[in-house]
Amino acid sequence: AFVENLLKHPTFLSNEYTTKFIDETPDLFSFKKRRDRGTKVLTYIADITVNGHPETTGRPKPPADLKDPRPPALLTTEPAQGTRNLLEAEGPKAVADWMLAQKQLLLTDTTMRDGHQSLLATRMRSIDMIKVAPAYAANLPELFSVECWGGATFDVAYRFLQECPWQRLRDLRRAMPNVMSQMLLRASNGVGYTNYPDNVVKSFVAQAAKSGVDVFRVFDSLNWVENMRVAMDAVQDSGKLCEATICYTGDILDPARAKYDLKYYVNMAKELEAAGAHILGLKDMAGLLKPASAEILVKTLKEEVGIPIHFHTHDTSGIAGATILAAARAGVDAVDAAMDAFSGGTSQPCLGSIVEALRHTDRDTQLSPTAVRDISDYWEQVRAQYVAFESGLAAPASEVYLHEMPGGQFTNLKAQARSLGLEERWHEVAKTYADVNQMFGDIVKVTPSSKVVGDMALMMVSQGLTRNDVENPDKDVAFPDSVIDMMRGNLGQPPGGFPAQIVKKVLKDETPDITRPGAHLPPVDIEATRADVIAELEGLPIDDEDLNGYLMYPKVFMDYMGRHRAYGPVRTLPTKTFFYGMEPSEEITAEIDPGKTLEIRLSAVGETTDDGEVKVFFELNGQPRTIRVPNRL
Ligand code: BTN
Ligand code: 3PY
Ligand code: ZN
Repeated sequence: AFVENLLKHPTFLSNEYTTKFIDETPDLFSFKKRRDRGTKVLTYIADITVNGHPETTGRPKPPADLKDPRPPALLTTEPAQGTRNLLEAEGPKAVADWMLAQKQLLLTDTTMRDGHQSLLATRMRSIDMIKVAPAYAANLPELFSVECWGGATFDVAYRFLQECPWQRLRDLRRAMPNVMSQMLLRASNGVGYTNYPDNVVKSFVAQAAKSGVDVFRVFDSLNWVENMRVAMDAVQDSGKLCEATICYTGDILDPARAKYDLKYYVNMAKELEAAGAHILGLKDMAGLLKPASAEILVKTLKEEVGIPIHFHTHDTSGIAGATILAAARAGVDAVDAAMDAFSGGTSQPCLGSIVEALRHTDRDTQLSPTAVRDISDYWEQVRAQYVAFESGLAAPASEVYLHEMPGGQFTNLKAQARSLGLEERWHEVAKTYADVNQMFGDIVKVTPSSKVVGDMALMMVSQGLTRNDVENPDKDVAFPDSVIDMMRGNLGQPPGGFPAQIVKKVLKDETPDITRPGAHLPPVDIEATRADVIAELEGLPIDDEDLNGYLMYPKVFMDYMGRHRAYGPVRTLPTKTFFYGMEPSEEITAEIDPGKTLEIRLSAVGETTDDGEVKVFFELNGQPRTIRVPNRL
């Protein structure tokens, strides 16, 4: 019953299972008088210094002498023209035509989105990205795009990093004006875990385009093209690039997986092209596309559609580099890779090695290997700060062909298994995940459908249930809410629908709605919502970015705003300070506004008083300041 309740608990369902901090520290919100931003930031540092950060406590720690990461020198002060200049001057169709005309393999760097999502549970902070963005603009202007937004980064920014995802986007856009920025959009699921009303999806896309997204990779978690149109149309209306995407699963060469055969993918590609896609995305979220299949699939798609093809994969099996080279040989236009230090394993294959492998061939990427290495050296220093979030696959694993888990889910599900005491039974979880997939009719597994399969697998392993038990009509099974939601049709429909037997078992006498959820979800009154949020925040102004954040994640956004009131602009703190606080006599700086810098020195940490408080002594811009925080240890 415990596990069942946990699985149904809303915080668990939204991947919030590691937040304890704020829920257990209501005292942080009870400030009566208004406090300046310096005091707020000092309060945060004092609290973390005394009590630790709940997300890093008990996890591996970076070395004490770890330095702040230093970005590479800029090779020019006048960044060369890049893809963004072309988009701005001539529009999305011109960019797509330009892609087709290029001989070189075009590269997207995923480090700032999928790279850390797949290796570090999405925990990379904006400051570590923004510091290196000018080096991208100056030293790597030949990149096709930088994937830096969307997917899980949106809610993790608010939820765990105490920062505004929109500000990240604006800051990166400003620092990299010549290279296109790219986001991952879950079509009608926005950047969330369930379908939203059509007007919420449209509003979100329009705002993302305005705040700085140039390329929208749009996918549906069940490959239901019908459910991608609202998001695709919104992207086209925004004047940005619509990369409509096929999610790849199964194996086109395996006769036993005939549901997802070559014809299936060709048909879907043609539907997406007809729906107005500028680019065809081929998203292999689990890394299942093998080199031989890639060669056939890419070659066939190039023959069957007229738009450029952009391939994305994960290196979980260790063979993704070979798949990229096979796709390149077959004529793929662009591929994704992660900077060396953020590549491999559940992340993308290694960008520098792809550049080297194709040098002096007809697909030579034209990127400078030295520029790549210098930027990767920076990322290596960044990664060292986040050891607490490494959840690592120590070696490549062909097991991925069995479970088919997306790279972005793998580490997360492993952490969930650990929190349920199932870590030693991981391989059983993986096997059960595969069983659940078959039971659900062999579906595409990618956020959010992958999360539903994961929830079900964890529930089965923890309760000792087999597929036979679940399918037995005489056995009562309590399904996770996410499974009920999906069987009701709230994520849309997979090819051929869900198997009648499992729908009946999950929904009992309830009839699923197999129409498009957006067709019956009532539109949200967006301006009335803004007025409500402003009222709830006692008059605080709520701009369009905030409002779109709220529309995706009402509770996550409001909690973020509550913490922001208490802690101020903590996004400006160095990562080590954010996660570990400060040592006595350590000094840091935090630029809270352009040109307005806080110089912070921790002088000493006092004893805990009888009322359970600790005085922490600072100097703020040379002035002594004392902050009292509760000792919660
Ligand atoms: C080839 O073209 O070299 C072989 C392609 C084999 C494709 C197999 S056949 C069964 C299944 N159906 C497909 O569309 N793909 C696979
Ligand atoms: C996401 O939706 O966050 C993904 O990375 C899917 O692959
Ligand atoms: Zn991915």
